[in-house]
Formats: sequence, structure tokens, C-alpha cells
Amino acid sequence: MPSPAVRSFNHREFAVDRLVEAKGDQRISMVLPAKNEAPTIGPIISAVRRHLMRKQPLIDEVVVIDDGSTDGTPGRAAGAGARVVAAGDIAPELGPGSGKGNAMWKSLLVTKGDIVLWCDADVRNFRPCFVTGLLGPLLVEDDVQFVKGFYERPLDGVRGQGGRVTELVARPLISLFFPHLAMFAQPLAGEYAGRRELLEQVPFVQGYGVDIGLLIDVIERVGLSSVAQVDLGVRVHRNRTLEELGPQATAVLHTALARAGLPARPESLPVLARPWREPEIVEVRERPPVAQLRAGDARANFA
Ligand SMILES: Nc1nc2c(ncn2[C@@H]2O[C@H](COP(=O)(O)OP(=O)(O)O)[C@@H](O)[C@H]2O)c(=O)[nH]1
Ligand SMILES: [Mg+2]
Repeated sequence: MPSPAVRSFNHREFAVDRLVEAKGDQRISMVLPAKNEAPTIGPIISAVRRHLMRKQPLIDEVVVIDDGSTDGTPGRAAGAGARVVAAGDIAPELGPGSGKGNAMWKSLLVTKGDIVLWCDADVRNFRPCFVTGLLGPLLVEDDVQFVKGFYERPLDGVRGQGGRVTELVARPLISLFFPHLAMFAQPLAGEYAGRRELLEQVPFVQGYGVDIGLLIDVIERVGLSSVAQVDLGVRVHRNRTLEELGPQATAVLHTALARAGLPARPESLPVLARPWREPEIVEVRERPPVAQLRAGDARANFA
């Protein structure tokens, strides 16, 4: 059976002045989850502030959620004009957490946007069109609630060789358990945006499972027809070693299997065991939908 099509766009279809007009009085927050991204975070923030805040009023706030960076990331980010918040300082009463997805979930508690956009902070060739591309369908097209980025990802300059976890873990999993997602070109992309109302209805996996988890859960909630993907061109980021990718692959696998009804040893966090290496605990705990928290605690005053 052919996989259903996903509404697909190119960032070139969305000129910034058209988006500013379409935005009206909606507020837009851009969030960068970051841990030790000093070389790249400053230029990303500077570009957004210059092109999408000062020249054109598209973005209302840029927020970095830092997690104990030791390389000066918070200083670089603040110096470039972002608001920097330590993940651990956000709602500590909700219990400890860790990882990229935890930082993203917490970003919902400290931002005000009607639309929230996330972007990885290790992107080396960031351009403002990453942001305008992701916002385009949300602002201009009918009934789009979530937009996922996709791109060409070279590895060491060679086309099409990047995205090893995508090709060897995410795509096989999608084909086996979620074939309706097969047409997403980069299911693990960290560049995506959505309406707050929707984002507050879904749980967040705390670690690297967050990207695939959100894609599955958002589509389960609103259907494929309310989701789009946008071609952002070429994206270059820090490429990790195979050794580093093991825990990420484990998180993706665990997250997808749990959503396919096949939870792996639910009584404990998964441990990636490899010969002659310390076993590594993989963060796959989930934060509940923010809407549930707000409903459960009328006193909560997050943002
Ligand atoms: N706040 C926070 N950000 C994180 C954490 N782990 C990763 N990130 C950020 O999430 C983004 C994507 O992470 P990265 O390691 O590049 O993922 P990859 O591209 O899939 O290898 C980057 O901006 C990281 O700095 C974390 O524990 N806390
Ligand atoms: Mg990266």
C-alpha cells in the first residue's frame, strides 16, 4: 500500500514580509535547547535577532534552555541577545529530569508564544530561512498545526551520508510500525514548530526520543492533514561518532516501540550495554502534557 502523502513545502515559498503580515497579533517564541554549543549558538541568535526581530518583527522572543554547559554557552547566548534559562531552574517542584526533550518541555513553561519553534543549537550553517520556512505553513496555509523541517544532510561533505540513526533506526521502525509517517524526509529533525495549544496536549520524552515521540503523538492527535514538512535546504551540524549515536538510537527505538505498544522492560530505564564499556543509562522518561499540569494545579503560574 503506498504511504500517504505529507503536505510538503519549500522555505522559498514564504517571504518574511508576507509572514509578518500573516502573523497579525500572534506571538512567536523561538527556543534553542543547548548543552555545550558555544561555537554555534551566538551566530544563530545574532542572525535571528538581526533579520527576524530588528529588521522584521516576526519573532517575539529567543530563549535558550541550557543544561549545565561548561563551555561558556550561556554567556555566548546572552551576549548575542537571547534570554537564557537553566533547565534545572524551571519548575524544580515538578521533579528532576534530563536531556533535550526535558529542556524542550520546560521551554513551554517559560515562553509566551502562541506558536513555539525549536531549532538545534549545533547548526553550523544556520540561516533565517530555517525559521521562516518552518513558520510559513503555520501562518499562511489552512489548518496546519505542526511543521517539521527536512533538509539535505551531508557527512564530511559527502551528500546524503548524514543521518545514520535516521536511516538505520528511525526509518525501519517507521516502516514496520508507523507506515503513515514514511513520507517524512527527516523524522528526527530537531527543527520544527507548532501551535502551543497542540504542543501542550502531548507528552514529551525527556531525552533524544523527543523528536520521533512528538511526531507520532502530534499526528495521532490531529491527523496527518494538519501537519506539514518544509524543505530547509542543506543543514550541517556537529556529526557525532558511532559510539555517541548508540544511546540516541536506543532512545529512538525505545520511544517508538513504546508507542507501538511494545514497551521494553517498563520497570526500569533502558541501559545500553556494550562490550568493554561502562553501561549507559538512556533517558526515556516522559513528562506529561503541560495542559494536564495546568488542569491539575489551578495555582500553577508557569509562564
Ligand atoms: N538543554 C539541553 N539541550 C540538549 C541536551 N542534549 C542535547 N541538547 C541540545 O539538543 C540539540 C540537538 O542535540 P544533538 O546532540 O546535536 O543531537 P543530534 O543532532 O541528534 O546528534 C543541540 O542543540 C544540543 O545542544 C540536554 O541534555 N539539555
Ligand atoms: Mg546535532
